[in-house]
Amino acid sequence: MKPVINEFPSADGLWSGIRLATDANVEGAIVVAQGAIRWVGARSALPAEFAGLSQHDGGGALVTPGLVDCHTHLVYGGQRANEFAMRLAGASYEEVAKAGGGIVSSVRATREADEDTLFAQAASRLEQLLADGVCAIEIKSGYGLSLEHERKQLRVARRLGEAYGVTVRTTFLGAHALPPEYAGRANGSGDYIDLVCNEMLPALAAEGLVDAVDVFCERIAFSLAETEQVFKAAKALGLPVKLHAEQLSDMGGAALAARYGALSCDHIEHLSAEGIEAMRRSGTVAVLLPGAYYTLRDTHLPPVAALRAAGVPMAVSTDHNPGTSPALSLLLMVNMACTLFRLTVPEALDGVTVHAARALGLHDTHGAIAPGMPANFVLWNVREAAELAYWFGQQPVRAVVRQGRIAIGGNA
Ligand code: DI6
Ligand code: FE
Repeated sequence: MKPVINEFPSADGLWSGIRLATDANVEGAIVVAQGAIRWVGARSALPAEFAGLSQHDGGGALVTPGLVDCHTHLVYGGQRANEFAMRLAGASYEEVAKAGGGIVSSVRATREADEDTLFAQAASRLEQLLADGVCAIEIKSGYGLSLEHERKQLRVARRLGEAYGVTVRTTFLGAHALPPEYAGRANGSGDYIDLVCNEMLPALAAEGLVDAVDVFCERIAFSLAETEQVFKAAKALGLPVKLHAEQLSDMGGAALAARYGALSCDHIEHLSAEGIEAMRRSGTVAVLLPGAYYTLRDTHLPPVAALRAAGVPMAVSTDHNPGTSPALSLLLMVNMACTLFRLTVPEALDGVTVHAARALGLHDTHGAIAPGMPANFVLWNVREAAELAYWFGQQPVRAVVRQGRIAIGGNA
């Protein structure tokens, strides 16, 4: 497939007729040179040396940094609308999983699909996320659960980044579920975790396919001890860790992850006070996933007020996956984070920009518009920033500058 990125015009030049979300009452200006931010500020303060550059007129649009979706399972085969129907008829997520549905049914479909099929399916989902202003995205493995099929997922993730000119961070989630071929064994879980740590992870890391390592630490997935075994293997390879922690119960996963300097702990509906304190000390980002909360009709809210009081940075993400969050709009998650979790609008917008970038270790290059950073920003057809959280089901994007190119709205 021909890379899509090559068709995008350069964003170099002077962007005017815009209002920066940080100071929306005055006209702003951004200078892009060789794909990077050269200068940003009020139009009235623009240094004379930039005034003659070729101009992009933003038509009064509001500008934010490019969005960062810091937790997705975007690459998988098939879909699971049937389980959605089962849950509507009363089955719980855990019951669906025990009945042979759940993650394992996506594993079957992912193993059956070849790389190009997976690419095509994930590409159409990616295009929808990008249409919402996403400029960087995390993509996890975890639906292959064998070396061959995890590799296939991660290779597709890398190819998506190259084709669309979007920053992709790959996360190895081999410890997502027990593969069916291990399910009946006496020590199936232990044997599988040994395979994850001793064979799959080292091989995939050596192939340059792994930017971080994640575990689903939960009653229906892997124990605290198994999680620590995976973290040790990651650390031995110099890879950062993150964790699906305390989604359905308090397993003490966040405190463990914090001890390993985790980039983020994600879900955390059942996070304890000790977990919050551990995350604060280690600088771990709390990733809130309102799409999964909503889909599962969860009622146990994440401890947002306590996270806020502790000063733990909060990110917001789609958790796009076929089981618990078939969400294809990060802006909708901004709305839900405010409506369901009571984030303020600035918190929710920081949650999909600066803090989401931190959750991926990308804070030097994404989540802000600052001199020296690659040019990633979005022009929105709104008057004020609160509208980005207020409307839902609307697509207010006017233009997207991604990695220094005008990926959407090329006439701007
Ligand atoms: N937590 C989740 O919410 C998803 N994975 C995970 O570890 C669910 C994935 C699925 O149901 O396919
Ligand atoms: Fe997830």
